[in-house]
Amino acid sequence: MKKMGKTLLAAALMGTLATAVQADDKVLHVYNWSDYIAPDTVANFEKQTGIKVVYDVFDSNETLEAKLLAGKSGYDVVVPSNNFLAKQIKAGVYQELDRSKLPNWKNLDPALLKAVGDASDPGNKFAFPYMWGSIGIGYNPEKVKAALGVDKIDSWDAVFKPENIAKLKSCGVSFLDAPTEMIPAALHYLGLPSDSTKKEDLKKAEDLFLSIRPSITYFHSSKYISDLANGNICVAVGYSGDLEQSKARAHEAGDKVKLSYTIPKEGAGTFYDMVAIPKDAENVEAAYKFMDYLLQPEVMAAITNAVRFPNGNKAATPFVDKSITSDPAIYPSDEVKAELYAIKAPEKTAQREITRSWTKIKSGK
Ligand code: N2P
Repeated sequence: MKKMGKTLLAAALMGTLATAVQADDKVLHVYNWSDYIAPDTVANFEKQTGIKVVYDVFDSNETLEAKLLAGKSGYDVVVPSNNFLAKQIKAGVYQELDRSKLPNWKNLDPALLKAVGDASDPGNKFAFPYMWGSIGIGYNPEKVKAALGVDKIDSWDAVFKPENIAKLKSCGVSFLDAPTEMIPAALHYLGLPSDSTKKEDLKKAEDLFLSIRPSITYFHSSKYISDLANGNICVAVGYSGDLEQSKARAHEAGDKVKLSYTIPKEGAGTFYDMVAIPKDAENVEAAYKFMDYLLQPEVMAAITNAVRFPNGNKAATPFVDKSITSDPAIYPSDEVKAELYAIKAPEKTAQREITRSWTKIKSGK
């Protein structure tokens, strides 16, 4: 009897252990940008697969990169921008994708795949494009008119000319807290190569930011969405879809605040955010399931409809709201596209220099 009890106890313990292992196996850790998924994307996946998703968010490549380079991030699926992806592939951060586990890969736009592949991941071995967009200016035309006396903003002069931004200061101006995107924007505005890493060029970009620093309300890469919609700030340099979300929120809240998004005429930087699996991911099978789920046209279209960034899934386009596909601020015309530039990620030394400069800019000294 005693023996039997022991056996039963052992069996019971093993059973518990098996359940625990299985439960762990059923948890997927995803790390994505904030405001970058539809409200029911994750819940629908959990319902369909029984896999529980722990979904965390970040709002800058620098934050994601710090976790990835430290190792053991704990994430199974991550979404770096393609310029950072390129560096991280070289650093050995990701595992090669097994396309046989991604039957919906066929829905991706071949032209976009080739372009991002050539730029950062030859042969698209490690990642596929999720969403892309531009970095432009969102603003409140009524407040801008009152402060600056113009009907619309169509040039970077509005924020990079000290005399202009000084006038906008009264209603609030934010910039992205993203040195590797904001320094290229300043370089481009100055007529210098946006990816220049020459010391004297970087110094010019730093001087430009220091000259407008007293008029910048804050640096943040996601807070501006609600601040612009609530009327707490009047101008934000930010991500296209985020600024479009802000505009939509203000509209849904009864149009007390009306907003616009512009890709300034001098051009703007673009980013392509990519879905990848870290080398040390613990739940690779679930990662593939989630990735293939994201590659379904209806799933991807629902995300674009919610977050207002164009996606990399060609088969999804018919399911995207016409009001979105026909909005040139979201899907730019070929003419505007010609003015867009790809943001390159600087190599280590230049990145250190840019980070140092950014700290100086933010502190205003
Ligand atoms: C989503 C911002 C993603 C665009 N909120 C920047 N890669």
